[in-house]
Amino acid sequence: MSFEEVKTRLDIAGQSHALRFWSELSAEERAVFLGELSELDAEELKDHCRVAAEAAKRASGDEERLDSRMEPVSPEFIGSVCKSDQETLKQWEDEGFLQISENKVAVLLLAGGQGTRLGVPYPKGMYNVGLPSGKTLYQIQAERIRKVQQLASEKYGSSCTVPWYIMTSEFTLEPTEKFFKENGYFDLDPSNIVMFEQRMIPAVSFDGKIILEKKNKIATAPDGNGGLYQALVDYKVLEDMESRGVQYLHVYCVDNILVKLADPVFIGFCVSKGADCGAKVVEKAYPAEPVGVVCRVDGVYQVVEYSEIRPETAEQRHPGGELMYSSGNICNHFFTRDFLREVAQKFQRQLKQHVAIKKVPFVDEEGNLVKPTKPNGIKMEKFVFDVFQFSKKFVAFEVKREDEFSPLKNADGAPVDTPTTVRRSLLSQHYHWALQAGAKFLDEHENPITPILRTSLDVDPPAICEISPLVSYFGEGLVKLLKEKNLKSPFLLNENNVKTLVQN
Ligand code: UD2
Repeated sequence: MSFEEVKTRLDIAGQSHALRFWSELSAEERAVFLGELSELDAEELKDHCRVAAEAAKRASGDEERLDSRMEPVSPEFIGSVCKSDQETLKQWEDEGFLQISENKVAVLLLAGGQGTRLGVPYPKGMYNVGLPSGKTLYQIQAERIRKVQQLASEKYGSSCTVPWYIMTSEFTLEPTEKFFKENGYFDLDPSNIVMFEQRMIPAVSFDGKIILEKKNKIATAPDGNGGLYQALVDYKVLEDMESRGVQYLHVYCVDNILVKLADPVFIGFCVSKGADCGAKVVEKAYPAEPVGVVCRVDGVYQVVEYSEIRPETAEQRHPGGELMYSSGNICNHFFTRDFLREVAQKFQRQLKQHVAIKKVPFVDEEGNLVKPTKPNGIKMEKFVFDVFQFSKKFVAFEVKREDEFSPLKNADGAPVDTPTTVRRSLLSQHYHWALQAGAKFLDEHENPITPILRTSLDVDPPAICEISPLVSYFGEGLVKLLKEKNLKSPFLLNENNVKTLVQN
């Protein structure tokens, strides 16, 4: 597209200021900028800037609030690991494994976020949380996929595949691809790993103007994890699922170290209930915890995000003292392919745009880069759970926090959700699996360590034990390996020392 054409588009959109440094740019810089600007549609850009500025104004007022229209979900509505008997859980698990064994289940990782709070310059999945094994979040996830495939294959006697779809963004695609390649795709078949990219959208100033982050680059940000639905269309992901015979998708976020990928119990629960859409929840730990809540708004099930609920609503309690809005969303969702197709075809353009007011670095009139000290820009985001309202049969499933939810959000030093807390959650879980399997722990002088059942998540377990997902997906199969074994802390159980344990 020529300079004149781009200029006309920007004029129509009311954004001609974007070209104010044009005369200072080199030929190469001009070419890059022209390429970027050519992708913008004049009318869409005009609308986007107007909508963003209006939404930011409304968000600073009160009329957008959902609080007055919210009501809690009744406890009977929510399926629950704790409230179900062993037989029922087993039936759901069997159902889930059956679907997996028939190649009908895939997982989809949302990995397009910038991980700003953690503050590392690379994708969060590449983070090494300091486990004895040194594994990164991506490696742990890959190994859980391998193990769940193996368990389903063994149970139903047919080899199977759980394809791994990974949504990335401009920030994360390249490093993620490179990382997977360098790590030999963690011994998964690369043809079963499908990476695709969500869209980026311009950040906008409070007066509705796109922001320049360089003289030849506009500031953009990923369009939120709800950008998934547009990306499914852009990259024909549903067609790919169809060609593989995948009917059910487990969508999850990158930073939960305890995530059960393709969780057979959750899949089985959703399939048994005939759900087209489902969400895993945990009981909220405290009113201001940064998780959305599953509730009803105007009678329709949905998630209200933590950033959009008033503190006084989040703090409401039942007479018994429990939080009224206690079903915390952990960004673990179930969708049928048919439901996703319907969303992609009919609803994805209707998805709500949420407003995030951020500090966006920009170039000033003189062309100097400024890092603002207070918020100056609007980023618009869609949320992955905003499609729940279109579901014909939505279900929620409560799981135990200590078993399934420990997200990495912040750098060490913060009180919660840090490398230290996620490492502790995983090691605590594995220590208990080992104890339950009948293991005993010894310290470095070979003295017994007094076992402590279910330590508080605020303290480290008394012995260090890490179990590779390739050995156990969720604590199964450990009795034959660990019963009455004396294990010296720190103890790492992996596919290499399994044989030795069996022999001893
Ligand atoms: C998310 C949930 C919140 C709760 C919490 C639990 C949403 C909108 N909110 O909040 O309710 O469940 O997680 O940990 O889901 N991502 C993208 N593209 C984007 C933005 C984010 O792929 O444009 C991914 C990101 O890489 C991550 C996931 O979405 O895997 C969640 O993003 P986040 O960590 O920013 O979300 P958070 O903690 O605000």
